Amino acid sequence: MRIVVLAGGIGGARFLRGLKRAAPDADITVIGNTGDDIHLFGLKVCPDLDTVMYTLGGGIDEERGWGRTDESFRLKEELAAYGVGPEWFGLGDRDFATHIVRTQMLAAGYPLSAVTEALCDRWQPGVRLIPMSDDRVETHVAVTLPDGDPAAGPAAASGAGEAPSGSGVRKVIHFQEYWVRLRASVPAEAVVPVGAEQAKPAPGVLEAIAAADVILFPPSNPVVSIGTILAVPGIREAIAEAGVPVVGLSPIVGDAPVRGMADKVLAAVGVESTAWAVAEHYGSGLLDGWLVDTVDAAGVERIEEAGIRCRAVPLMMTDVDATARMAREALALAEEVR
Ligand code: GDP
Ligand code: FO1
Ligand code: CA
Repeated sequence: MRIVVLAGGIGGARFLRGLKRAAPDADITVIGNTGDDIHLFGLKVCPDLDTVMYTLGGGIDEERGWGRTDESFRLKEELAAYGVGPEWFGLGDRDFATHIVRTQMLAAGYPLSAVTEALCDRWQPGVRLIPMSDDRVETHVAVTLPDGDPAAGPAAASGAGEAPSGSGVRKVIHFQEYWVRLRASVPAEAVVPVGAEQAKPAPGVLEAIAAADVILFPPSNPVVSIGTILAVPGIREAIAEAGVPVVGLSPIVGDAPVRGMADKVLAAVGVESTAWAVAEHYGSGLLDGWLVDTVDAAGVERIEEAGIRCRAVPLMMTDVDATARMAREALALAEEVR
């Protein structure tokens, strides 16, 4: 069986671990989100690709869910001693090696998809991991920074284009700054995958979708992970035209994200943080089946009325066995709607 999975970071990676256990003989292609990518210290960092690669390859820090196990941060401390930041982004010493290799290969002319393949030669994730695009796409977030925020600039600035001081400063910032530095503490007024419109799917992406027997949306962030992948022209269309079951699992359980601040970016696209609102956001044009957690069983009928087959099953990825059960439920639902 050929399975295609659209994945962000932690939610995608942990689901994939369960899927591999549930379907050990399946040929799994992962289309990874690169909208979180950021250039830091001259290096290209791809958090979601690395989270999938490290998680499936046994190199992840399990507790944090990102970065390397047994990590130290001495290089970051040295950079900080020179006043070189950002200090708010924790690049570890072991993780740095990945970004150095990636950046060197990109500078030598290899596309990101080839670089990712080379990095995966070491990690052997047991899936084919392809970035959604070789072209640069970076998610940005429009916010109003409170006065006094270090990035808001001098207090008296009420010049052209800026709101008067006292009501904050409107700015567009990189997604990582919104997520990691600000911890999504101010509303996201808009979320823009900069570059997506001009981006082309990476080699192999459309081919994998067209050859798939089933397409899965893991419980990844619907806006800044799966939404960004779908924003690359051609990918959404290819999924809709593949003519195979498309089944998703809700990242929202009991009207809140299980982890992280997905509610903040859902609000930016006018979607409530409920399992059924996320299903309706994808829509019956894209999704054939949707799994919600048992605590959200009351919404099943509403989702089915929207034309999406829905089941309520436990959706907490507490361990690999529980996650494998979720993956089996998703594959069973795919057979039901086939
Ligand atoms: P990120 O890129 O690291 O933010 O990871 P993803 O986009 O792949 O997934 C993030 C989403 O995973 C969050 O919105 C969480 O609500 C969701 N998530 C994390 N753990 C679980 C879990 O155990 N069950 C479910 N249903 N969702 C989860
Ligand atoms: N997330 C954090 O909350 N704080 C960090 O300092 C941080 C560093 C980091 C370094 C490498 C990497 O691959 C991921 C890292 N993340 C960090 C996670 C990550 O950037 C975000 O959680 C995701 O991009 C959101 O999906
Ligand atoms: Ca992400």
